[in-house]
Amino acid sequence: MKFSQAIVREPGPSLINGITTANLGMPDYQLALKQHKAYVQALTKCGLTVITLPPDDDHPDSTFVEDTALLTPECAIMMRPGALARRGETTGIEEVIRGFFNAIERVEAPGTADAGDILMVENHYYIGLSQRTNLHGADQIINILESHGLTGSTVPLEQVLHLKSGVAYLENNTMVVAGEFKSSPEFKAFNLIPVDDNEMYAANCLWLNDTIVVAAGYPKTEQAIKAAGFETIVLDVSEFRKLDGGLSCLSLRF
Ligand code: CIR
Repeated sequence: MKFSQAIVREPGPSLINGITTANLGMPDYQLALKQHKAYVQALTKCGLTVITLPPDDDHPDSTFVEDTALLTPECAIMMRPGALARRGETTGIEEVIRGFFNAIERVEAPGTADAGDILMVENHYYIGLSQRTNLHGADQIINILESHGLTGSTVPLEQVLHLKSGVAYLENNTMVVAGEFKSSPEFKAFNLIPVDDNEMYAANCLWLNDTIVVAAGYPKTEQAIKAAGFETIVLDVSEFRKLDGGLSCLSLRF
């Protein structure tokens, strides 16, 4: 498979008020802008055409576009974000997605889901049941996927915000796993690259057409990914980490 496009949204000044549990202080907005630009450059370098949306300053977390929609080769599924403050983010994204997808489905109340909880592995989608994604949401998504010839299943999670905070799929049957996911029965059959407990954040790395983007500051994880035969790009996303966000959260890829 190959991604040809990505959607990102430039952070607005209200970014500093985003939701967080990280206890790492407030993001520096100017530095976040710089890091976001470098992120867009990395997407471009990996062959993606990037659609950059203007800041949506009414929604402090709106730069984390990944959570708003699941884009599959068959359909787009608009999420219903679990955090009330983020629910309005989907409208602007849906307008853009309409230009690329004929089939647009949506998660409806009482379902909630953030697509940061959805891990694509070929035609199968693992859906983390988290504080943001409930069983109603996951069941709706699985039904929608099945109606388009795809499959889905749920994965329990306890230690991290989103499923993809702790797991990344690097294609070639290879998966980066941290914490509780190192022993998940769901992922046993993959070639696992375990993340050191001191480098948990690095589990949120990003496959971009056979290059793996890894967060700066986690040398053991970067080395392990390289040793598995992948090229890497290292990017500093310290300001997004302060809001529990990471590399995958900053784009929608399709
Ligand atoms: C939030 O709490 O929703 C944002 N501050 C961070 C979202 C991170 N998104 C992701 O892991 N997919």
